[in-house]
Amino acid sequence: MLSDHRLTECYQKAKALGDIFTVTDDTRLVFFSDVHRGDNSLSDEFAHNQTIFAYALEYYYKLGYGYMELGDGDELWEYKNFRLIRNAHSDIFCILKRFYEENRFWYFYGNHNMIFRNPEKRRPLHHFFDEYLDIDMPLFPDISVRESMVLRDDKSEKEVLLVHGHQGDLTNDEIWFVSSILVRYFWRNMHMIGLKNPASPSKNRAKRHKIEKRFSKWIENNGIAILCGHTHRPKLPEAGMPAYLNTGCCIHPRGITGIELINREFYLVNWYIKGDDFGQLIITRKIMKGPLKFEEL
Ligand SMILES: [Mn+2]
Repeated sequence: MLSDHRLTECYQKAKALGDIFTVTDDTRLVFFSDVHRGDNSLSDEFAHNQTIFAYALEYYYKLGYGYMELGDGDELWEYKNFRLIRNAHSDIFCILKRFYEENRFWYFYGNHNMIFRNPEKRRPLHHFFDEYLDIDMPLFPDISVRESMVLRDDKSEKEVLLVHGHQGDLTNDEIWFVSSILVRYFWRNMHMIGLKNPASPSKNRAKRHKIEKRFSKWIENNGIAILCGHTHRPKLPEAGMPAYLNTGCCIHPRGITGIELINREFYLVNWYIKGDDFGQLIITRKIMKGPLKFEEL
């Protein structure tokens, strides 16, 4: 099966490159995926969560977390030009730059930012033009753009494969370029009037279940957990069930979801805006599920 083969390939690639993150007592990580940062126009599905996301990142920055972005962070199917995205969400990139400069930022590619797999195409990530200072400034000058990585708990020796989750999903993997053209010239305009692509796993329940099933099978066959995104459906399993963890996405109408790892425990969290007792709007964080201990994966 295609996804089986692709997941094994991702695991072996991470191992061969030594792209392994060792989890200790002090490790604090947060995972988001499918942020789909756009150009802040009507078709930008992330725009309405921009403030929530910026606030959440600041929270994790202050508490010393590392940030792993598991693919589809930048929406490069709808918007060809990364510079437009950086300009539209410059405050987010300022925070990401701080994470990067302290070696606390890991950038993965998914289907929507797969173009950055190519080092030649990745150059816009390295620097940007500061319009106020009128000079070129570094953004992420030596950034690694990876497909996969392995998290390894130094106590239980359990492993988690980190990927975006499009692996083996034909239209989003092998023939991603064809799909990206369709999205850029058709679905982008449809988004503006509220129509969504029914073939995307984020909108199609049957497709989503198919992916979850295939991934769970790989997890059982290999005894390795998977933490990914792509389907936009957040998931933290019960202990003893196949260890398939999913961050969900950052373009949901009512906020963002992600996964935290602290004290060797995983939490599924939701950040959203609500009214407090005085009718003032506040950004708040809620634990949806967890803790799930690393050793229980
Ligand atoms: Mn995706």
